[in-house]
Amino acid sequence: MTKKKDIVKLLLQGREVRPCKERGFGKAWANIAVCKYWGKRNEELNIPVTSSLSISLNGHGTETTVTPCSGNDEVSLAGRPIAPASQFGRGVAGFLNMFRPDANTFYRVETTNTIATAAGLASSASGFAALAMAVNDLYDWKLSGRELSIFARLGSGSACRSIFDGFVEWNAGASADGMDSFAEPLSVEWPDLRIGLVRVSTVPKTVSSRTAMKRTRRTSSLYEAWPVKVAHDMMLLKDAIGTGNFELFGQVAESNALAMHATMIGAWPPVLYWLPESVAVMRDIWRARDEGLRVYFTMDAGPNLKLLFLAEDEDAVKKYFPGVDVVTPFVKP
Ligand code: 2P0
Repeated sequence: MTKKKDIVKLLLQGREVRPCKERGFGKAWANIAVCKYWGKRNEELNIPVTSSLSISLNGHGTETTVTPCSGNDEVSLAGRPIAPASQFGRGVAGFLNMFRPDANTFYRVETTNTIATAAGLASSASGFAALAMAVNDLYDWKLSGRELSIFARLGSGSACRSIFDGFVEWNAGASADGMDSFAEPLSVEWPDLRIGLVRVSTVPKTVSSRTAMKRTRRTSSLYEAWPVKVAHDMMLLKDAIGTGNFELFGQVAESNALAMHATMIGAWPPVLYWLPESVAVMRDIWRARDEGLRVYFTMDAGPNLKLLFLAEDEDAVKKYFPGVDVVTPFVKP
């Protein structure tokens, strides 16, 4: 079976793993998918079953520095040390192991989230994208965007999309080694697009998305409909983005998120990320829409909702959803 290390060797094509500078720096934005990544055809390499499409959140993400050090890896988040045995600590160590030149090379990884609000956007996507960029900077590898996207994908699938700004398409690819499974930016902007974060719970999830997508793929009879739905939704979304058709964009994004959740509700044991409050917000959105407001939602592997709307409706959206945090994905905050 092809290992992550083998892919890194392919990506580096003889480049050296020797620091050229004291430290490397990387910065990447969180992203929200409007057509979701749910299910892998290769779990080791994070190669997805389907393509996906996301929006990077300009200004909201992660900044990371990587410095070689001695003795042990040292990982910190916002200045606080992270335990090596924690999920975050193990994830970072696993990423470093892909290229660590020998057993005596260690790294200090200092990570800060630049997400302005406590809106629950901190994710592995911007984290692994920033880490991949920082390592590329430290070693002066000068990897292309495509190569960086594959490198980040090995840390976490959705991280491959956070390498780029704006609308980003992650092509599933067909090759066994995933060298054709990378993200690319779409050359379209939508400056009036707004994303509203509605946080219903801050409690950490009990099932990771990694576990949930694996279980869904293996046990949910509804999963076989998912790739068909994604192929159709990708086409509609690109059409909606290209023509600025917001209703079509919102409808397809909302339907795609609900279909993803349906596949996991159909898994065994079932995975249900929704809380009663999540459903209450969905009903509020549907009511607001019935009353003429152009607002849609998407949801990821958690109970919180992300509203999709246009700048002209921002005041109205804030009236319906007073606690909403508004992000401008195409305009730096
Ligand atoms: C997405 N999610 O497209 C989907 C929608 C969650 C729901 O990508 O196992 O952390 O590291 O490849 O990228 C979350 O999964 O999973 C995710 P791994 P990842 O944004």
